[in-house]
Parts: sequence; structure tokens; C-alpha cells
Amino acid sequence: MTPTITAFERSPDRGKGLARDMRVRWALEEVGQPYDVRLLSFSEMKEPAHRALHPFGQIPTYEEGDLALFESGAIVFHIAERHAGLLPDDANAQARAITWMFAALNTVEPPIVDREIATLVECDKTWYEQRLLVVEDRIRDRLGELSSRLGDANWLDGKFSAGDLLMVAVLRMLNGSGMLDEYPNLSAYVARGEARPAFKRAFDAQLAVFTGKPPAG
Ligand code: GTB
Repeated sequence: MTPTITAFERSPDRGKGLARDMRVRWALEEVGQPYDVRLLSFSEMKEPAHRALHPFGQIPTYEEGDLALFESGAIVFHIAERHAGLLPDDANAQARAITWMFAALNTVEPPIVDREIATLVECDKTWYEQRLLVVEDRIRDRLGELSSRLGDANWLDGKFSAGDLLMVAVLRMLNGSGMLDEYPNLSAYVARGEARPAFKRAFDAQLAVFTGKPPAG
């Protein structure tokens, strides 16, 4: 059965692949699962029909037969569990990959989201500059720790996994901030993720929503 996901009808990032549907699209592309997309306006996301799928009135959601899911991490986990390619077969390696999924979402993403909120909605406050310094210091702590752990490896724990998919997606939220440039191995890690054919297909598909032009190829 072809799953249906939801995405912004008009993403505020203008197709840079920063909205959370990108992670889901990327996971589906990695495992070769075709999908449909239902585009939503901001007002449609808050209507009862969508809130029945997503209690917080957000994107993305995932529908497959009787199953409806929300939260990009849970959706990526579901896809990784149901298809080969995103989680190792070995039970311990699988548990470690899942650990990296949680680390991406629970440990690395929160200060990055704080920065996003600060730059978008707190930038007119008198305390904005100070707040930004504090938030960016917290991000640098995490980036330094992650950079040390990754070292010269291509991926966080052996082969590319759903843990890397989510970590790269989270780190991409810093694109344009210059912060990743301070950690060359993390910049290279993100570039490796972005170079994956599945990432490119997912990126082109979400960009096509914004440009109105079908993805090339
Ligand atoms: N924890 C949830 C998940 O991972 O699925 C978070 C979902 C979420 O934040 N969804 C956002 C949303 O629906 C879109 S992705 N927002 C509408 C609302 O809450 O009313 C967040 C996002 C939006 C825009 C950009 N951008 O333009 O750069 C980046 C990220």
C-alpha cells in the first residue's frame, strides 16, 4: 500500500529541505518505497480533519491503510523497521543505530531549534544578541562532542543508518549559519548525506513543490 505523507503547501524555507517532511521523504527514498504527498496550507493544518491525524496541527504525518502516525522521528523509525536498508540486522548494532536516532532528536536538535526560534521570532527583542550567544554556545558544545565521536569515520556507527539520516537532517538546520564550518568533519558528514542519491531525490521532490516544476529526471 502506498503511504501518504503531509507537507507544507508553501514551505517557509522556499524548498531548502528544512521542513520535517524532508526526513520522511529521504527515509522513503532510501528504502525504495513510493509515496504520495498531501499538501496543506497553514490553516488546513489546524482544522479538525488534520488534527485527527496530528494532535499538534503540524506536518509531517504518515498514513498507510489503518495506520496514522505523526512525529518525523517515529515515522522514520516505522519506515526503518518495516523495510531493509536503514537499520542493521545485528540486534546490538540496531539498538545503537536507534540510540543515534534519539541522540539526534533529543540531544542535538533542541539547541538548534532554540536558535531557529531565536532568529525567527525573538530577533526584535532587546536581549536577542545575548540570547543568541548563549544558544550558539550550547550548540557548539554538542557539535564539538559529536565531532570528536565521529572522528574520521564516514557514519556514526558503521554503515549509514536511520541514525545518520536523522543526524544529518538535524545538522542541516545549521546550513547558512556558518557554525558547521567550524567542524570540518561534520561539514563533510553532512555533505556525504546530501550526496546520497536518495537524499537528492527527496530534496528535488520537496523543491518541486515550491517551484511548481516537476523534479528533473
Ligand atoms: N517534532 C515534530 C516532528 O519532528 O515531526 C515537529 C514538527 C514540526 O515542527 N512541524 C512544523 C510545522 O508543522 C514544520 S517543520 N509547523 C507549523 C505549526 O506548528 O503550526 C519545522 C520547520 C518549519 C519551517 C522551516 N523553515 O522554513 O526553515 C524549518 C522547519
